[in-house]
Amino acid sequence: MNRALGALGGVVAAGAALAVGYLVADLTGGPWPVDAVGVQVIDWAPGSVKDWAVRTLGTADRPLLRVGICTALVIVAAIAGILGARGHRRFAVGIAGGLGLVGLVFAITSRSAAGSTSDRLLPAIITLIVAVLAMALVVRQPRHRTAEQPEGFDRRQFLLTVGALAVAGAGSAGATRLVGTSGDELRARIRVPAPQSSAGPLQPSLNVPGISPFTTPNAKFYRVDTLLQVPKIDPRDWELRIHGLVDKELRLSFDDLVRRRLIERDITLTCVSNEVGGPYVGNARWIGVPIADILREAGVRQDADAVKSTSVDGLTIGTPLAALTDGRDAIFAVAMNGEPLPFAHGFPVRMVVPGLYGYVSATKWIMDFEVTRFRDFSAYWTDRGWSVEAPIKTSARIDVPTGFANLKAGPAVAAGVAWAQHRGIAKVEVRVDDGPWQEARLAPVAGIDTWRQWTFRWNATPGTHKLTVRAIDATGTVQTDRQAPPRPNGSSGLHNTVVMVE
Ligand SMILES: Nc1nc2c(c(=O)[nH]1)N[C@H]1C(S)=C(S)[C@@H](COP(=O)(O)O)O[C@H]1N2
Ligand SMILES: [Mo]
Repeated sequence: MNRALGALGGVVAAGAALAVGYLVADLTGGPWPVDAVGVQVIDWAPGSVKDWAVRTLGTADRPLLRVGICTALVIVAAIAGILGARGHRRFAVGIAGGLGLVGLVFAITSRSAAGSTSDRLLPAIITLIVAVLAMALVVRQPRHRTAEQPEGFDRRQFLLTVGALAVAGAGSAGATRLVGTSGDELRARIRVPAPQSSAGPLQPSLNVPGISPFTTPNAKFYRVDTLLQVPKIDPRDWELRIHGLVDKELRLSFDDLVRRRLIERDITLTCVSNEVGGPYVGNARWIGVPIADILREAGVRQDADAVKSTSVDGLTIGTPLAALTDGRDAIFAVAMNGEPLPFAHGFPVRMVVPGLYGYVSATKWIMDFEVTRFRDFSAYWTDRGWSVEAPIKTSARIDVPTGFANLKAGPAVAAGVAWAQHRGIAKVEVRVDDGPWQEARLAPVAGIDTWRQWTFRWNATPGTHKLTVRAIDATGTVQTDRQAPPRPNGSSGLHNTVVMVE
């Protein structure tokens, strides 16, 4: 039997196992073995690699990680298939079992949002079984040996087996699409509750083509987290435990939570991995319960200075207690832009804290909220080299013109957004080449916790020009031109864009 056929057999066996495993993962909410490995890779990656992945690959880092793991797997499976075809049958089956075992081990050890141990392990166990059986079938002894096929290879039997496995794999993939949980019914279980305190009429957006709208639509909102599979939590099973240095431990169901006072606020989130001028910032209208109310109910002890919050997958975030009790609108959010939270943004409940980067405040899929002391714990990102405390740095971004745009000479407009959450934007200034700083026009905005749109009219003269922007926050602090990388506590420097004017 030739090498190509052997490799094909190995790959199809692995593919069928993964497809069946995917279906089981979808049905149980447990990790697909590829994702179990992927999450472990994410957790093992040093901070510098994480930082690089988020910045350069962005949201594509997750599909790429899956593709990378599957590629490695396909290569090993192909080698197993070739060995099997050469008569090393036990060895081939052993490799398939070994691969399945790797998936199972990582399903046990890696972070996962699975509800129970059986949900967590079932996808990997089924994948392991299917992998072994499929490989054993592919490389099995032929039923009849013929004079033309002396090495013990029955082409017809082989092709039928491979074909059947391919159909089984494709069938599982199709079944995942058909019976798989979109989760829509889980989100439909929640009605967006009416807030007692409304955010008022929505700020109309400045009407400049290409400018970021004041409110970022949910589907366009940036997403940063460390999971390959988005948790789909049934709100009826959800519970938030508030404990630690409190007088009274609380356990709140979703209904318990939304029965409390709800406020609606426009708040801009920013990721610490956002580079100067980068895309990881977005503004939404949130509804949620003030965290300060819940802390008051629980009664915070004197010696506490931090909260350690944990999401359903076990990721931890550390937040200064002061940011939750100093009067700012820190909330357990249940709605985003008039909808229940999208799964990718933390359904059913997440934290939103104005003024702090997401990695120290914006816990999605939150389950546990422990009042504690910074000296008594360390959180996921701080273990990887990011700062313990991380207020958002005052920043401005040019949305239009885009870099290296060609403009016509004459009156031109530049526009973008600026943010200094919890301090507020007082002024935005733009400079053409090395000219003087000139004031941009700001959109009116109600609060200090959102970004502000700005526009700037200038007279474009022929040649190449550089536009640079800077923000001044309401404390009077001018955005620094000192360049800093995102790690450890947020990028700094001024955004500029170069344009060609004819
Ligand atoms: N459970 C969980 N919550 C998380 C994260 C995460 O990895 N896991 N990432 C944080 C980071 S780094 C940011 S910037 C924000 C991003 O929120 P978004 O994805 O809704 O934009 O969520 C935060 N909350
Ligand atoms: Mo982030």
